[in-house]
Amino acid sequence: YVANDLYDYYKYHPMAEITNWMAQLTKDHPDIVTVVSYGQTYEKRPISLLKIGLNTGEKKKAIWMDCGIHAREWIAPAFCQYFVNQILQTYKTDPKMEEMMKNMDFYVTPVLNMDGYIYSWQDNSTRLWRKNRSPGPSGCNCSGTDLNRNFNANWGTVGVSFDCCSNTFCGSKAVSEPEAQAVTDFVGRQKDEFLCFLTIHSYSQLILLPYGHPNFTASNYDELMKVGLAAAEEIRKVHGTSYTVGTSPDVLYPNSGSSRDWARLQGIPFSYTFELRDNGTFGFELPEDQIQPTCEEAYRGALYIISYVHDK
Ligand code: ING
Ligand code: ZN
Repeated sequence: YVANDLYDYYKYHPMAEITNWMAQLTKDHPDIVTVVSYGQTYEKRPISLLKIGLNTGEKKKAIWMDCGIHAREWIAPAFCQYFVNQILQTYKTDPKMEEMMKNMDFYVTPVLNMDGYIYSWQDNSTRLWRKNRSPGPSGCNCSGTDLNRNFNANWGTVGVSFDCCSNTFCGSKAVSEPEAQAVTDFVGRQKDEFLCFLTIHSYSQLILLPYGHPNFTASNYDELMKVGLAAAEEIRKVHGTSYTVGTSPDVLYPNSGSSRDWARLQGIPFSYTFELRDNGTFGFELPEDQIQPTCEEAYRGALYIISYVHDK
């Protein structure tokens, strides 16, 4: 009897249910799943990830995935949960997944911006909250910093706002926010282990690669593009959904201070932002009946990248 067999991966879950789900996973899979708390949100909630892997006694490589850095993008935490369930369901029968679980640890943060996520569940008026929940600088009546503009990667240069009421407010300085600091510390401490860094958002159906700043090009841009395009092709095969691949300045507009750019600057070679469904029909309020197809297709794309970096 596995209690999490009863968990509905095709619904959106409030934070308390996701936290319970994480705890239950460690009970269902005590040998391969642990919960690691690696920081605190502004409102003092522990930021937790699931560390998933087979214990071999050898030094292992690692995969990073975070979801829910933006509060309103509810499909992202749903994807992290689906992803975790899939790898746990398949490794016993799929030799490739078993091999990857032996050679790598998967570090998955289902909800990075927990305060914001909880706030987005409060009522209809807060559903589209994006930022974290830290108060603005003194004299400002708005709260919240855009965590994906707060990382130490050309911080505060392009595609940000210094107006604390803006949705892209980049904070008072690089890594001013505890949620960005937590990722910076945890990943930075073991950056040589990470083969790839995947950060999951919605919406727009994109696979974005570094850098968001138009003046900089990743040294492995060609390979990032090649792998990203192949991942998009894997996604298309599942339900015919098309994803666009490129840097944010090439695909939409430039931005600075993203976690993806920061990870690449740390030397993690494969760093991507996924922007899941849809293309704007429902936007952040993606209906629950699209959770399953969105996760099925994005899983194939993520798995392509993960297999590539594993095999390389
Ligand atoms: N998009 C990301 C953001 O941080 C992004 C990534 C940046 C996309 C710039 C396009 C251009 O804004 C969302 N949806 O959060
Ligand atoms: Zn986002």
